[in-house]
Amino acid sequence: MATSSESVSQTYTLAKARYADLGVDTDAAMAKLAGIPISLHCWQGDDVGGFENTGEGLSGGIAVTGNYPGKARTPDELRADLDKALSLIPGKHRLNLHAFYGEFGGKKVDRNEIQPEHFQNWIDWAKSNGMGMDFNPTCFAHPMAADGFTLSHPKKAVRDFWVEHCIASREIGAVMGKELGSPTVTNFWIPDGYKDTPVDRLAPRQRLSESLDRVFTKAIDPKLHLDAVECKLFGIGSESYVVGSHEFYMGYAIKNQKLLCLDAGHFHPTEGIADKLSSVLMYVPEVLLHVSRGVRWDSDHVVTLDDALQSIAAELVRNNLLARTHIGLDFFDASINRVAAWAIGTRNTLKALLMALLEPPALRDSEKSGDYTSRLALMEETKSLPWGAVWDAYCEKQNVPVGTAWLDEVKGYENAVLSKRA
Ligand code: RNT
Ligand code: ZN
Repeated sequence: MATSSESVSQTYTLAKARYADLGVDTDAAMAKLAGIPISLHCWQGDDVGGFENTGEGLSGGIAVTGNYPGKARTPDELRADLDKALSLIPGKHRLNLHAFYGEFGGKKVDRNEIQPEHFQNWIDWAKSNGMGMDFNPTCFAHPMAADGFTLSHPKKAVRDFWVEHCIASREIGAVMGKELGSPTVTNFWIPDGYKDTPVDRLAPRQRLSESLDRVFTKAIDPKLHLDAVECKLFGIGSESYVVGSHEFYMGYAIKNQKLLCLDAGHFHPTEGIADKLSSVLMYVPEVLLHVSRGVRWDSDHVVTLDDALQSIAAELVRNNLLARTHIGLDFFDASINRVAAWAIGTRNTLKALLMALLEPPALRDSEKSGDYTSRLALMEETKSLPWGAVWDAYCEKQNVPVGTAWLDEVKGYENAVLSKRA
């Protein structure tokens, strides 16, 4: 159902006045929101499949469930689906690509042989959309990762292979950054870990540290490229021990001044990442977020507008951390329309940021004056302020569907395009 433009602007006028009474400038909040890019993860569109066509299934302790029809089978289909999703999301965003989405022209190009040319179509697509790109080496779904170890593998030959892949990925990231005029964040995540209790927890970490040092040997201009490292508590098949734990990577990132990637699903189920931001950003230069939603485990559910998401956005805005935070998404759901999944998760992330940008200054004032009763009362009242009216006005201003009109677009695309895919 389309919302009429008139009702959007009337509701916005009232909301603007309501917020103005509380000392909040809604136009300024919308302008700020327009300057925050979200990095859309390509892998939501094809269930983390990639385009190597090796028949190798997903591995590395991550899993996609569901078989909703219409997944992208080719790079062109994936780009078309991304175009559709982007047309439903207000603002200018980025593309986050994994290395196994390269275009290899039917040739077998192993992971340690990838070159910028294999990503040229993606770069051209991003350029024509005015988007920046982020990148990831793919250290899973490959025979050399079959036993669950990559950069920390006990065999040097296996470590060497993955070191080469990661070095190649950085070079590709730097080319992307250069061509698109915005630094590419290349995120290093590896699955390495043990299903059962290890005896030696130290040696794999020593090997990982040494491999990372090799990967990062060459200095790359931060105007072109930034390195991020992603920690994890457990995965499927690495329940008892993950080499790249939070402590490991926090230490590594601080020591080497790398970006720390915090994935919302990579901690204890009751642990959120919001509270970590103000701590880690005291010691690492910047962070990368993998905005995700774990349900009982690191299940990578589509991001909803829940407390965890609102807390992350609030931390970034309240502490002025946006300039040092790269916001990326990381979820994969094959049980619903995949374009809708992108739209829902990205729109929610933006909604949470908008809510944070609209926070009345009285909240902070009450805390400063030690009036914690008012702090709690105001925090709760703030939740029902008319931020939704500002969101609708923002969508209209950005020329994307208002309200649930985006869903009609997705249904139309499903009928016309997705349902035709075998
Ligand atoms: C896995 C990590 C990692 C992946 C992507 C596909 O647990 O979250 O970021 O989801 O690289
Ligand atoms: Zn992640």
